Amino acid sequence: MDEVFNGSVTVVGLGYIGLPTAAALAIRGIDVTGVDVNPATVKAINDGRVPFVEPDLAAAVSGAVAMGRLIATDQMTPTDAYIIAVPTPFLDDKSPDLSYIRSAVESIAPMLAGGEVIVLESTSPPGTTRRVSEWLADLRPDLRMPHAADGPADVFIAHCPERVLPGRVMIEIVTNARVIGGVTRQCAQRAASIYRVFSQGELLLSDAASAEMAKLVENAYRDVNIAFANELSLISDELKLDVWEVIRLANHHPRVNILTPGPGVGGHCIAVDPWFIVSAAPSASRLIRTAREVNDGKPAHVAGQVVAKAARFVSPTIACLGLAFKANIDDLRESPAVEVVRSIAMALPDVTILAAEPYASDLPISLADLPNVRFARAEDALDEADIVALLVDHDQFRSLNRSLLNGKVVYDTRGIWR
Ligand code: SAJ
Repeated sequence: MDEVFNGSVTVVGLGYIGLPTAAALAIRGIDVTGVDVNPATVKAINDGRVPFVEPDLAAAVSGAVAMGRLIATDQMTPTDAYIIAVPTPFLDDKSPDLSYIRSAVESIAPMLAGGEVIVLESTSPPGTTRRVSEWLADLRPDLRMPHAADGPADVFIAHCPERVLPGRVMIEIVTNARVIGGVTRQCAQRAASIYRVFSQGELLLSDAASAEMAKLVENAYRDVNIAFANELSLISDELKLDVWEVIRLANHHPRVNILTPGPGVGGHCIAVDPWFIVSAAPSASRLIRTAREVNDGKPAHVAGQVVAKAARFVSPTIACLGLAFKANIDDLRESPAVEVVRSIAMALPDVTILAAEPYASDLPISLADLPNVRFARAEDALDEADIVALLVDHDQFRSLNRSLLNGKVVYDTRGIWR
């Protein structure tokens, strides 16, 4: 019989991954302490609220808090297990910044009494879980840390990368298969017992470095496929072809599945994780690097196309629809749409740009300094605009009355109005 964990858990980092994981454990009867450095996040959660938009998460968090199973705090507490879900951004040279993981480990170390399970969920370059074990060995020489050659250990360390899709987190956290890579086999087994509390997906036990790499590979695979689609859109622009029609036809082949071109790849995962592979093996990862460059170049291309269309007008107004990094979410960080708006506004300082985003109530800070960009409702922006650039495929934009586009120059980067 596979063991199911029934101790207490601390989740370090209450963001897009940590909070759903904390809630998923807590509503199934586990006592969970959520630790976060942001006092506003801690307060919101203890009030039963969620500080960002994610379907069904609010109900889970308020239920868990009301049941007394989930408590948020800025102080580390001793528990039977720790799940680290802090960010791993990259530095200016695109190498991974492990400082958040390091400080989580430093705050967990004094709590350990022996017997605890520590799971790293943060996306990490190969070797990070082993480094966690080495850091802990330095910080707690009185405890035996696990080593690849299975031997007795006082603490169990594993990597279980998150794989949920923003917008579908509460479904996928339950249904997705999980890769659980232990520093030793026993570490993987102990970590798996925690995920058995809420996961209905297959639990794939492996070693830590393979689990780390598998996660990076998943996102690099998607990035390369999107880059292929984005490159096809550049080629189609040059050849005066409709890229959507080309891809639609090609995808009818039983073994072809090209993803969708757009204004670029945003978010904190697909646009970041492939760089960890490039950084680990630079000369061997030419395709992965090029895919990143193709996708990173797309916002400038889109902005250039809009600027070229504006040259036909004396004093045009441009509506930019969507600022989020993808459809139907409120996350504007690392968004190619924001980059497009910024580039157009800077190239055309005398032109008014109306930016519409149904999931926001104002411009993000990254656009607020531009005097020629104004926040607007989509319908108002369309009413005033000469040129319409569709940047995000939000459902609200799909269902807009198409007659609002009559007489406008339309640039649909997501192909939803074809
Ligand atoms: N995008 C396109 N064309 C597409 C698909 C996406 O341009 O056909 C763009 C989106 O608009 C967005 C970006 O790519 O700007 C990323 O969006 P996404 O929906 O592909 O992925 P994320 O970043 O929201 O979530 C990904 C997922 N990874 C995979 O599907 C392999 C998710 O399962 C991971 O858990 C997540 O990264 C993560 O946290 O790593």
